[in-house]
Amino acid sequence: MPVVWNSNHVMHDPSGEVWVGVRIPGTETAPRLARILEAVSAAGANPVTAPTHGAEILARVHSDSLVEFLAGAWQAWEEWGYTTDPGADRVIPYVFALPDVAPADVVPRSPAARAGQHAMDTMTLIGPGTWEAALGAASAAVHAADLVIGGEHAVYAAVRPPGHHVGTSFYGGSCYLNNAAVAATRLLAAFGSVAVIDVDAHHGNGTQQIFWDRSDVRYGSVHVDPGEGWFPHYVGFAGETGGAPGSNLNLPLPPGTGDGDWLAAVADLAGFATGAGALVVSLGVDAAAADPESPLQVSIAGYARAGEVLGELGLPTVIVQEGGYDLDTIGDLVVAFLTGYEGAQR
Ligand code: SP5
Ligand code: ZN
Repeated sequence: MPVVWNSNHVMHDPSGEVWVGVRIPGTETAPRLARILEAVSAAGANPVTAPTHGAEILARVHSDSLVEFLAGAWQAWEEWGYTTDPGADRVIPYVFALPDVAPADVVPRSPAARAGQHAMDTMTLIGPGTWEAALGAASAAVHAADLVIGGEHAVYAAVRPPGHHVGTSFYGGSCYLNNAAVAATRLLAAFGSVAVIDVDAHHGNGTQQIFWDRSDVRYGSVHVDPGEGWFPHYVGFAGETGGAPGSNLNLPLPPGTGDGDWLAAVADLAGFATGAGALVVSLGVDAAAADPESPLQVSIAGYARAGEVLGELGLPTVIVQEGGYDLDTIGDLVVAFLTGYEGAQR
């Protein structure tokens, strides 16, 4: 299947993340995508570079406030002189505008305070080039959707930074713009309704929030149970069924879950997607056993079977890369899923 990417991804180097107060190396890095592109190329794909669009592609998904903040955050950080402190080489909030703390319409002057109106965590740092890379990823997702609208059955958007933790007006979880949501809204005009199916190890809290009240986009996810202490902690529970009732399906699984129960959940998600006009897959491969960021134990064969199950839906499909952090297996996992998907078409 066609593979699209955007070379601006290398402009985003998270440099690190602050996790429980400690600065640790970043997990969402450029070699992830290099490994994926190598693997899909070795498997016969010929990745094409997507044109970079302007911020107008975000208008149906994100607030002006989030977009303006992200687009200008790094420059403002430099102008405010924060970079002169050793270690302050990335935009990070130090105060948080929780609902009871902040009136909704205040725009604080400091970019550190503005970050606290939009950031859901301290792991998602903004540096020079973060905006360009995030817009490049969203642009590749749009290009994939346009190819599907133009008649391709399925297209894979090999993108980073990922997107499914980003909501209308918040960012986090190593994500800045919701690439899958942008692709879904692009597909809507052509196909009438869209199912977003998320197999990343973590719940896509951003995608859920964006489409919560909509009946034309349904969101379904299998992920490690946030109630067992896993990100995004506050959301992703089975009782969340949508503001448009029945438009949201969460299938949380206990830590340690392997192929059997995970694939049963993927089959349930395929059932949930049945009847939609088009499909977006949020393809995180961090549910794999070797992945350092999740306790799920899915095998490479499991990802291949998941591709087959979703391919059997026969829907026009955009597959968007999300998480996956084990560099030694990330390429094989993606190829397994795509090969499984294509196998179901024959
Ligand atoms: C897109 C995606 O998969 N985002 C993942 C966000 C969840 N990250 C949680 C990180 C928790 C702490 N990680 C410690 C890293 C040690 N290497
Ligand atoms: Zn993840």
